[in-house]
Formats: sequence, structure tokens, C-alpha cells
Amino acid sequence: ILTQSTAWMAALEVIAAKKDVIQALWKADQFSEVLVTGCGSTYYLSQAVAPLLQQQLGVRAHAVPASELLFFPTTVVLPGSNPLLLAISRSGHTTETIRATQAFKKQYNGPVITIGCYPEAELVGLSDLALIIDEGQEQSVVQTRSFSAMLVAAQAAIALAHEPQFEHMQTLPLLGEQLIAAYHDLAQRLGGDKQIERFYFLGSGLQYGLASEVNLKMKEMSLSVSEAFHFMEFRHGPMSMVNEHTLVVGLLSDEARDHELTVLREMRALGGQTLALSEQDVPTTDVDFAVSFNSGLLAANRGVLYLPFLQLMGYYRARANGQTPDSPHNLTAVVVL
Ligand code: F1P
Repeated sequence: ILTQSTAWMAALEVIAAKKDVIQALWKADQFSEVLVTGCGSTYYLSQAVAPLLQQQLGVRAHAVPASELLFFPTTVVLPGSNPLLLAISRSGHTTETIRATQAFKKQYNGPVITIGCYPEAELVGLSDLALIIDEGQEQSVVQTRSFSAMLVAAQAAIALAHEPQFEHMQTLPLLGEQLIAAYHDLAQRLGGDKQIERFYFLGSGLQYGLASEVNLKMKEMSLSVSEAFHFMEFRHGPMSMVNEHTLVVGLLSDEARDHELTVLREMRALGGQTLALSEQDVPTTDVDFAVSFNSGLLAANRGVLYLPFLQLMGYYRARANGQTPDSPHNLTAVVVL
């Protein structure tokens, strides 16, 4: 977790090296929609990438778990559609992702792009374009540096559609290091606080997939009660779970920031502790704890900055619970169908 910014730098280099082919792909207009798929963490990564593709490239894009694409393709793709598949897998060996990709090629014959961390993986052999970040490889079953490196790669590839954005992203590795140095103590304090028994991660728009992923980190590393919601949805029922043993974490957007802060203030009034992560500073009159990026980057290019602090919080929670964060209960690095 602490050294992941070196993997972000490597991800930016991988994308820069494939610049021409990626830009040609975005310009080619060869597909009518993009399916983004993966399993577990890489499904959540798909949830983070699909809205970005749609917003930045103006193409219909949606995320789907690989198993849904494999077993229920007619619920996912319209007849006559001309889709591109973006298959994301750290290992490149997860059976559902492999089989969904094979079925996709057979049925739709569209282009396949893969993002992963292992160049020899089976999925790479099924792809027209493979974006492989070796530097994202990790020992841990739980995806942390691999996830953020693959996210940087996806965001950078999309940013190439508007090249100055790609150039601005070069500041990310340093920003990541500064963020970890500035907020490591707070992550340790909140992760180690045994008064907190439930964690809720709220994020909307580009942030929903990231909220889902950090919720998974907390759950799988520390075996804590943890859920993710679209920000405003939390008020439609789930907030009944808030009490003094709850931490509500808001991944603030630019677009709905005022409404999202209102939700956090309401949860605080109900007795919950609140934490906001945001590009701009958040006054602690609004929330109990705040993490600010001050990156100067557009929302489309800075999503990865939400991750290191929350991964660290999960790590410290795991330690406080006596769990080994690298080897969670019941999990293996590659799930076989
Ligand atoms: C997918 C995945 C991981 C999860 C665990 C089991 O792996 O579900 O997200 O954390 O390691 O496998 P991959 O297809 O991205 O390698």
C-alpha cells in the first residue's frame, strides 16, 4: 500500500508507450458500446471505469460481472449491438473472466482490451490490446497496489482522448506519496478504533465503484461489517443502521458536494462518526475527519487518490481485529469456476 505510487508511475509509462494505438482505437468509431467486466475487485474497478468511459468518450459503457456476461449475455448486450469488451483482471487467470471473454469473442466478434498485471496470463492471449502493469504485481490475495495501478492505467488510457489531461496525470505518483505521508496517522487511528463496529462507504457518479472497492477492502481484510451505497441512497433506509459505533465515509464528488455534505452532517447528528475525502478542504465543522487532495486535477483524472488512505484504514482495522490482511479468511488469489 505504501509504495503503490511507483506502480502508478509504471502504469502511466505503459499507457504512454501505447499512446498511438490507444488514440487510434478511440478515434476509430468501431464499436457502439463498451462492456467493462471483471470479478470481485476488478468488477468494482469496472464500475469505476465504465462511467468514466461514457463521460469522457461519449460512448455507452456499462460494467457487468464476468459471470453475468458469461451466463446471461442477453440481459447484458442488445441484439445487433457492436460492443467492445474491456476485461480487467489482476491475475488474467480468473475463470469467469476468461470464459466470458471467450464467449464474447465467439458471439460478438468485437475487439477485446485487457488490463492486468501478468504478461503471461491466459487473458492476454485473448486480447487485441493488453495493458499490463507488471509493477502492480503483489503477494497479497487482497488487491491494493494492483487495483490502483490498473485504475491509473484505465484513467490514463481514457485521458489520451484529451491529451492535455494525460499530461496533467503525471503528477499523480507524487500526490499519492504526499497523501500517504500526510494522512497515515489518521488512517491508523480510525482503523484501530474498536469503538467503530460498522463502516459505510458512500460515493456517487465516478466514485461509486471506488466506494464499493474500499468497502470490499474493509470487509475482506478485517472481516468487519461494511457496505457501500450511492451517496443519496443512504438516506433511503440504510441510515437506520447509524449509531455511535458507525463510521460513515463520504467520497465527495464535485457535482453533488453540497448535498453529500448535508448527508454527512445528518449522519453526524444521528450519532455516527463521519469522514470526508475530497479534492477541496472540508471544514471539521461539517464532518469529524477530512482528507483533502488539493491535486488540481479534473475529477476524471484523480479517482485513484481516494484509495491509499482507505486501503490503509482497512489494513489497520485488520491488525486491530487480529486478522492477517494479506490472506483473508476463505479467499484465494484466483477463483476457479
Ligand atoms: C479477481 C478476484 C479478486 C479478489 C480475490 C479473488 O481476481 O475476485 O478481486 O480479491 O483475489 O479474485 P482477478 O481476476 O482480478 O485476478
